[in-house]
Amino acid sequence: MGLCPRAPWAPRAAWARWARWAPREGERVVSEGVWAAPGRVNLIGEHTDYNDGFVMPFALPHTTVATASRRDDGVLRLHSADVPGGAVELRVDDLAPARGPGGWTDYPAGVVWSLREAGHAVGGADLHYESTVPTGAGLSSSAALEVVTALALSDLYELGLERRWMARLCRRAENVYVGAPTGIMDQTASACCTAGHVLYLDTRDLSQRQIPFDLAALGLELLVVDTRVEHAHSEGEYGKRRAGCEAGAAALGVPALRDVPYAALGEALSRLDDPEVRALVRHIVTENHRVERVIALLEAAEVRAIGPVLTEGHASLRDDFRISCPELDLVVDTALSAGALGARMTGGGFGGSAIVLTERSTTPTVTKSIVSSFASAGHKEPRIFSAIPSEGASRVS
Ligand code: GAF
Repeated sequence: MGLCPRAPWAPRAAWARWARWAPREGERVVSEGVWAAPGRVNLIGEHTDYNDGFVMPFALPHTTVATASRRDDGVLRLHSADVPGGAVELRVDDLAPARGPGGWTDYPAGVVWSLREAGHAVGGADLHYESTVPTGAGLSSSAALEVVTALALSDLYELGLERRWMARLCRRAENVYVGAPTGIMDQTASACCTAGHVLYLDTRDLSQRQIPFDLAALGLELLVVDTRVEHAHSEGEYGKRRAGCEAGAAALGVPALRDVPYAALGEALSRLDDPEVRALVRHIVTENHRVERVIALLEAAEVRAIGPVLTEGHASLRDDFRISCPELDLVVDTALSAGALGARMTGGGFGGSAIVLTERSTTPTVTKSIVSSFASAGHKEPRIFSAIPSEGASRVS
């Protein structure tokens, strides 16, 4: 949910700042390895993951890197090159939800708590992090931090955690230890994505398919536009949307909104009195349908035709789910006027990033138009980069 402090934008080597985290005098630190886990963008399927629905994220080349070693004294020592203030030491036996110091260390500490609570024999560790995943940008810096921690501990303690199980434990850390009521998309994307593919995930049974997504070969490009509006108040608003969806499912007598078929949407809406709940239900049901349409188009090699579906998704998030903001709307409107094939906000909303599907030949015009529209509106300059579907979490050395 982008709660970690902002990481620098430019990639840096994992070891570049290792020396800053010098062991105390006389202390022996054996580095046992280096692991990396990526952030993600979501192509389509927004806020569907806590409604048992469908999502289609892919991993970014931006990663959080952990250099880690085991400790046999039950101490968890956490340090980030990106956060001032030095290392934080916690005892693994003392970890408990709502008892953490708050801030970024709750994410890795929550993962240790979650692993142990699930019965995995994890003890102390030294973990040093640095990240190129932009934070507060809706690109899953928190999930990258959780997943890299779980993977490092799985290897260090020879747990052999299966990736989907790892994602579930990381989600539990975020939901219960950190207290953010998210779905499972971000952790699964960071743990399970593969290079050159978008991940189709059914969040009910966690079945997955890797769908080839090679835009460059088609002369296309997917731009990520970080508006640099950090998701202010997103946690409370996210929880409200989730509660509204659950109220809708209860009123319709289904376990989750995933169970409302698209063909039955009109009839379902006519049974709901609350206009706000009606709008939330409409977004979730149409969004699941949009995911299915995008899958069908990708499978039919009609990649350009997904553009309008992405744009429809944005309208639904803006008007029905009400989680967009003027900056995100400006990206979408400007990109479309400049000739992009489609555009939408991505991630939790209330700020963060948008994605823009465009012909490569149109990228310079689209980019220039977005930058100048932001300048004219008096917004901060957005950060724009081309998103290449990349590897999920892995051991680096
Ligand atoms: C955030 C959450 F963490 C995800 O689980 C998902 O709900 C997303 O918002 C919206 O699709 O990233």
